[in-house]
Amino acid sequence: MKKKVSKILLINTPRLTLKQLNEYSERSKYYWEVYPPLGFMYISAAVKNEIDYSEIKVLDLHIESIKKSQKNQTVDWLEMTEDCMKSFEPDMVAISVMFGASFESAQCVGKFLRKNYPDLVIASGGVHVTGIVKEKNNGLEFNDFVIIKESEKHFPQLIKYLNEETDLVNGVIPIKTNKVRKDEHFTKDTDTIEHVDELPIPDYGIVDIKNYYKHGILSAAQTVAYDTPLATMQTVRGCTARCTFCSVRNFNGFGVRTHSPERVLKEIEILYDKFGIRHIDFVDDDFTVSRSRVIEICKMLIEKKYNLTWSIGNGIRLGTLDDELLTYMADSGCTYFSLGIESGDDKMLKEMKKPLTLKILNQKAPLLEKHSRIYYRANFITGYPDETPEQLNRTFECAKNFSWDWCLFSLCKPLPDTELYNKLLENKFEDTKFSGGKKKNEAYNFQEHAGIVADEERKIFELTYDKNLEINFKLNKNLQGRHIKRAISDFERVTKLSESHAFAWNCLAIGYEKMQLQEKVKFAKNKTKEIVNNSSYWRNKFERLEFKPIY
Ligand code: B12
Ligand code: SF4
Repeated sequence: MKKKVSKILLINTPRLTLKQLNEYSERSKYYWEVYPPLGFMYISAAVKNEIDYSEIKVLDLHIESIKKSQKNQTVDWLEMTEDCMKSFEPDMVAISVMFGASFESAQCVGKFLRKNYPDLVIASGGVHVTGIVKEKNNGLEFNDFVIIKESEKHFPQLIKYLNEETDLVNGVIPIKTNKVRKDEHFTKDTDTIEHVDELPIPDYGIVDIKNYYKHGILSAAQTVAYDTPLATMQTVRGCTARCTFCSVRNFNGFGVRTHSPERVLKEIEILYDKFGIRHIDFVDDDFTVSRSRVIEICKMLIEKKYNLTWSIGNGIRLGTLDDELLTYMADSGCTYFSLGIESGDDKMLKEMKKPLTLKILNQKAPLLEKHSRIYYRANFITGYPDETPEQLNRTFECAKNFSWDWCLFSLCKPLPDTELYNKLLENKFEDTKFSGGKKKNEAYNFQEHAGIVADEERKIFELTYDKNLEINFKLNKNLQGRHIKRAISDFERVTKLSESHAFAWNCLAIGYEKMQLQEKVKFAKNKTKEIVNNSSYWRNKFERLEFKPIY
């Protein structure tokens, strides 16, 4: 009798290169972002719920690589995978590829498994593979199957299909496989989970979630102490908006599906009581889609009197905020959220299909100043196709003029299967900086493009970096008196990430002086001086941006 597929290994691939892992090992935990593999926790719960004979194990190569790197051991993904294959002996391996950045490690592991385990069933899933699966030469041929979109239904269906318990599979694309009985068994339909409360509680214990914080940070949790046990949760699927550069609409479909406040609290309780988690970042794309839901969650949290803080690193729509809502959020432990502002130009916001106008910005941004208990990061995109220098300048002015604690500038990089990406494929922009990958009737090679820094793109990068130094460092509002302690903690974090950041040391010297921390002032001044004396790069930056070192 044919052996059933019952032992399934889920591999979360690192979004890091071997060079980073093996050469930067001196960098401590502040350097690494360690998000537990939430998608796999959902998948594991769904499979266990549907298939009682299943046995699941997660190999989180991301955190395991970081752990090795921190012990100064050489990171070798293939060796780590092989060890796990030998001890667990799975019938199937499923690989998660969330970003372009983790595709290299996924391919490396996938090709190795394909070569050495010819009978093994190999599948991949996640946002990135869903985006590229339709493209030619997509590099996915190590897979038997690609499982697209949200997969709590698709994945168990595929396992049942392989075990001949069903003849119908949605949301699965056969790639290079001899495991398909009839092509028509694989439909073009996908199953969306309409009522998300029906999803089983994520299998939080499938990895050692309570110890992730020991090896790194959540980028969203800068506002809590570094020894705070952290986790992520998802309370909403989808987003009301349809920004051209974002994959959420194509991946999660139209509309937003929300967990009820009761379900949210139930998950928080598990994370708090069972796993000792003390800070949760909600990875939602549209957390505030329902004002009443958020207020209810906040009220329930306040009532619980937990020693717990929370954040929304992924971003909130500015237009949804008001005075009362922000008060509830801060009172219930919200320490941080980011805001997708993207541009300071109305026409550009419209082009991006961003649910924001300058009118909304002017109305709502002052609220943030009033609710300064929460830390706000504003996200901006520079170098969007056909953006004019004037429009770009308006973005920098917007970053300068409002009271964000920090501004994050990202250069526009088209993500697979987004409206922007598809428009570039169809040659709908004049922009020369995107011409590197833009070939008529050929797949737009994101990977290739990402590695090429065209002349114009380099100029925008350099300008953006200088504006970052000017706005976040030289003109930092917190440092100028709004919240000096907060500024100090930000600059200390920067120096932990990049020890030779002379602007950060100079800002620290200014901040420590204001706090009258004389020993620290001396140290920060010396650091600035040492770097400036040894680096024409930093001397140049101080000069060009008219920022005076205070040593
Ligand atoms: C949290 C988050 C992060 C975290 C890291 C998360 C992590 N686990 O490592 C941080 C903040 C570090 C991050 C960084 C970035 N991110 Co991000 N991030 C997210 C976010 C908001 C939530 C992810 C999440 O936890 N979702 C919840 C879980 C439950 O869903 P899921 O993981 O998708 O899993 C489901 C399915 O995908 C599927 N599935 C997933 N894996 C697998 C595997 C198999 C085998 C199967 C069957 C199914 C399956 O089933 C799961 C259940 O339905 C998403 C947005 C989103 N809505 O997904 C963006 C998102 C993934 N990020 C994105 C991007 C672009 C980035 C950055 C490049 C941004 C930047 N400019 O720097 C960086 C990349 C980092 C790098 N270079 O190292 C894009 C990816 C698009 C793409 N094709 O590349 C997304 C989709 C957002 C967007 N705007 O479009 N991100
Ligand atoms: S608001 Fe954010 S999550 Fe929603 S579509 Fe726009 S970028 Fe994506």
